[in-house]
Amino acid sequence: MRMSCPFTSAFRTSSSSSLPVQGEGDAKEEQLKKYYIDETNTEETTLFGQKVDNTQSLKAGRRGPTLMEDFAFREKMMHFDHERIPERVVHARGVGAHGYFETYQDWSDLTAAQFLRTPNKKTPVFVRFSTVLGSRGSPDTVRDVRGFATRFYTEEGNFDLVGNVIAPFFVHDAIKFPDIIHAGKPHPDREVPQAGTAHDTAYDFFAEFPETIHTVLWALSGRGIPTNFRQCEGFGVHTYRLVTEANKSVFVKFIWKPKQGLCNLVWDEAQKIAGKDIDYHRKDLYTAIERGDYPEWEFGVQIVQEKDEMAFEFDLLDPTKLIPESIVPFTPLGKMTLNRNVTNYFAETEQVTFCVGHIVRGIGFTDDSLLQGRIFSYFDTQINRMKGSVNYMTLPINQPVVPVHNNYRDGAMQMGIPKGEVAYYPNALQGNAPRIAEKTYLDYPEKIDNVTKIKAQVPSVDDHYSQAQLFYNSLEEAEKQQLVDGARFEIGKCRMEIRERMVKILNQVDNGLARRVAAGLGVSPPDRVAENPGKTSKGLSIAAYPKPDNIRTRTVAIMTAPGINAADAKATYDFLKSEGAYPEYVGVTLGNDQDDLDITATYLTTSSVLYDAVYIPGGDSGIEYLLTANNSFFPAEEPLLFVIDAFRHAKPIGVTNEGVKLLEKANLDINAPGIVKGSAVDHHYFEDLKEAIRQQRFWSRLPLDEQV
Ligand code: HDE
Repeated sequence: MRMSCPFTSAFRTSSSSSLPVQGEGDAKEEQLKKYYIDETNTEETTLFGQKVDNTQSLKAGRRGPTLMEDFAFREKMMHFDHERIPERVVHARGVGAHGYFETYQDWSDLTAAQFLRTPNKKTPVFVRFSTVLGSRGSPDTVRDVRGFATRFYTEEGNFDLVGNVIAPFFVHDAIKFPDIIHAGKPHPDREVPQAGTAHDTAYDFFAEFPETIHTVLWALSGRGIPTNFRQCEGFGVHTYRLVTEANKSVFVKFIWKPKQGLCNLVWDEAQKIAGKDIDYHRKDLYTAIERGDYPEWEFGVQIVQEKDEMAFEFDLLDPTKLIPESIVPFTPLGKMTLNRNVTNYFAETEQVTFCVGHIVRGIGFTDDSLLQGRIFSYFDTQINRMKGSVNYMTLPINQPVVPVHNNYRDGAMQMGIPKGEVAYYPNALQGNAPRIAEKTYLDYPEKIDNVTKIKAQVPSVDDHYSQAQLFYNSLEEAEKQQLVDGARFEIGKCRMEIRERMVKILNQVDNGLARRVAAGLGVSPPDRVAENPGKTSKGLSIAAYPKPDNIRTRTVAIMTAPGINAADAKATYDFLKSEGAYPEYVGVTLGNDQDDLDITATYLTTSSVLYDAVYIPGGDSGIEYLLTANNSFFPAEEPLLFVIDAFRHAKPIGVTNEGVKLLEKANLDINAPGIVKGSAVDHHYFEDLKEAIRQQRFWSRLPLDEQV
């Protein structure tokens, strides 16, 4: 049943009586509910309300052609043929969720933004995570930057913080954005490769444009292949302003810090997941929210006083640089919780139209030219996606939770019916309504004097390497190795001339890094040409990020087969479940026939790359079965590959009694870190297993270059 259209009452008229309570955590949900469509127990009609039988088209005789007068057929096909809107030119693949933001305290000394001024006030939010380069159907786990776009539905209108999971950005001038995106997207002649930068044009551009190297290193590290979206940091990237009621301003960088910890995939694992389950990240977010394990992020800022604008070695307004946390610490302002999945993907996640120009009183822009370019660009892109309609902000997901009044008129798909003869200001006929508001957006009165129009950049932007060094130096050894591996893979897909040019750029960052990468590319090791002074900062290493104190949401595969020790399997399953983890029995066939275990995945339908950890119970004949399995239910040696992958992807592996044989047969080091061995599934064993799962990955298990 279609609900009555609330536009006229809730959106465009002067009455705000039917709006949800503003500034409440569920205000947006209440607003959206008015648009839900429930078709249970309804009879089918056309769009114009005629009841129809949709099972047959109207034909000239049983074997005859469909008649043109079949209005129901015509209308159904018309609608189907137009179901698609253009996908986003970047960030096409995404997943969204609703939630709320709660400010820790009154931040009036920093900002006039109301949603940051009432302690514990809940402001509804909608977040869309995305990859950048891939098209809408591309795999989730490709190596890429990821978008982290948040809309706050505040009592002063929408604030869209359209950020990324990587702190710096590739280029500092918006005019270069189409170039870098074209370089990363599939080649225009053959439209390959999809969803990634491991190809000639991407690295041709990076090598030509060394200001990209800082961000390239982030993308080559674990930051480019996060384990899931719940374990990603978010960055506003640009320097913004906060502005108080008294028009005092500070510079800020916005950051999201996940309470779930940070973690990344191993590249081999990421590639396998891209085949085994291309929806891995979107399913992860959906499942956690559906099970009530709501992901949380602290939202905060790094604050720089106006007087310190020029106090850094880098330019504060240069988005290819970050502010090291060792210099300016993170100040948490509040917490965001995502607690509701979308009801309809298209209506919400696809139709949400983020815009960098959606800003609220108390938050201000800076002269960062990339930011300025973005404020301009996002309007255009939405009009294109919304097929030319300038009324896209009236879509349910886009409406603010406050009334909207203006003299705009018409446009495709105008949903409201504005009354009266006046559509201009000033007017006497309508008493000057909508009248000029009193508490409007605070344009910070920044002084811009004596400037000359010029096509040039500030010299400080020319330092492309200091922060690339800072990032590389701040990684732990295993993370550096993953970065080197990533570079060998990506640049290794390029032709020789590009490989050589990229090694030269890497050599400007660090000679050791360049030599290591070169060794895998058939490029001669370069001589040292630049010093790396060895500076580091906290806040850059994923491995050093604080871990949560629990194992909630960690997925654990419990390997079973006929003859396995079912009692141990069950006890471990129950323990993990009681700790909030998501254990799953993996077996030979689905169902409950094997020892009454509820087997929901098989060695054919799943794979260890889809879990955070693996547990192998004992049981002689069961292990023997897994070792010698040669049947039509799953590929031969799949159980061995299961543990080999878990091992080389640095995952915790629990194993009791005869289960060890599986590891031995696979030639894996049973004394390696993260292998939790035991002879009984008792309290001590479970505590050890829990601790290993909490650690999530044992990076020291991965070989380093020196060991190879
Ligand atoms: Fe975007 N970007 N971008 N971008 N961006 C888009 O807008 C653009 C940039 C980011 O989940 C587009 O709605 C320009 C930086 C996210 O719906 C488009 C420039 C950052 C999303 C666009 C940038 C981002 C987008 C495509 C350089 C991190 C997905 C579809 C000046 C701070 C939002 C759309 C969502 C989307 C333009 C650079 C993040 C074309 C011109 C820097 C998370 O308007």
